[in-house]
Amino acid sequence: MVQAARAGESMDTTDAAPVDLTSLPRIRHELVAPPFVHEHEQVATTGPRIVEFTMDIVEKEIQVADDAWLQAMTFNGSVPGPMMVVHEGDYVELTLRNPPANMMQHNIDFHAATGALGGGALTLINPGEQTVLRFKATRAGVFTYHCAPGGPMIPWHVVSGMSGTIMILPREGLKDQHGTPVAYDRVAYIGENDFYIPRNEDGTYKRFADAGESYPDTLEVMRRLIPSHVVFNGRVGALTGDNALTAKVGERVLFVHNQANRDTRPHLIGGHGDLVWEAGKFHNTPQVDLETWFIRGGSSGAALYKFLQPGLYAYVNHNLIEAVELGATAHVKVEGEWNNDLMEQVQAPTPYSGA
Ligand SMILES: [Cu+2]
Repeated sequence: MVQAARAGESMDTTDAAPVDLTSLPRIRHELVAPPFVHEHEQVATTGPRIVEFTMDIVEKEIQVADDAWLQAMTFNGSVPGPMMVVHEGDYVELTLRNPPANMMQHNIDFHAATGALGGGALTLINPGEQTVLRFKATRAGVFTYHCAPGGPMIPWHVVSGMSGTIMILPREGLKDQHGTPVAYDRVAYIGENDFYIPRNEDGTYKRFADAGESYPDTLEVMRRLIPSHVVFNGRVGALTGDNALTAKVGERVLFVHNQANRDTRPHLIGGHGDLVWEAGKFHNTPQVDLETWFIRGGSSGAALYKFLQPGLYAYVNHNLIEAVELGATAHVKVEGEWNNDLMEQVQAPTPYSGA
C-alpha cells in the first residue's frame, strides 16, 4: 500500500564541480512551532552565513474540529511546518529526517530554491533515512515549502498538512513603498489548509487507523475539490479564544500567510494591510492601504499592519463561508487605549425615533 507510493524523480548531481564554502560562518537555529518564529535579525549584521536547520517529518493523527480527525503528515509535528528565517545571500542547510516509525517516503520542495524540483529530487527519503540539502537563498521574500514525493502523493501529502514557509529577508531589512526602511515588532505566522475529510453515510466524519487506510476515501473527496475544512494552523479554533494572537496598540505585526494548495484572500476585520507584499516577494514595491489581499495557492504572502485601536480583531479568509462555516478564522487580541478621533460611538443604541 502506501510503502509502494510512487517516488518522484530523483537526480544524480555527483559529477558537479565542488563548491568551497568553508570560509563561511555557520549558525544554527532551533525551529519553533507556529504561529511563532525563531529569533532572528531583521537587518543582517554579518555577511552571508550557512544557516542550519533540522526538521523531523511526523505522521500522526490530529484533531481538526470537535468532530473531525485527520491522519496528518507534518514537518516537525506542526501544521503548518515551522517558519525558517534567513537573509538573502545566506545558504540554507536543512537536515531532513524521516523517523523509522513513519510509513511513507517524503521530501521537501522549497519554492525559494533553484533546481532539482526545489530540492525535492535530492531529498526523497524513506522511513528510517535522513538527508542534508543546502541551497542558496538568492531571492528575497516569503516562500512556500511543501512535500512533493511524486504523482498522486503530491497533493495528498500537501492536503495532509505538509507545507510551511521560509522567509528570506533582504540583508538591509524590509522597505516601504518609498524605499524607506521599515521594521516589525512581531510575526504572526498563519498557515491555511484545505482538508478533505470523508464522511460516513450518517454524515459524521470518518476516522481512520492510519494515513494509508484513509487514502482511497480521501482521494475521492479531494477530486471533488470541495474541502470539508478550511482552517488556520491545523484546526478550527487554533488561533481563536484562548489561542488568539496578541498585540498592543502601536505594535507592527507582520502577518505571513501560507497556502500551498488553494487560493485565499486574507482580511483583517477593522484593520488594514499598511504594506502588503501580496505575492510575498520583498523586492517588489509593497501595496499600501489594502482591505483584502490575495494569496495564490502555492505561495506565501506578507502584510504589515500597525494596530491603532484596542479590541478583538478577526483575521479571516474573506470567503466568509470558509471563514465562518469551514474554520478559516483567527483572532488578534489588542490591548491599549481607544482613540475616539478614529472612531466614536456618538450615540449608543436607543429606541427608534422615526415615524
Ligand atoms: Cu510527504
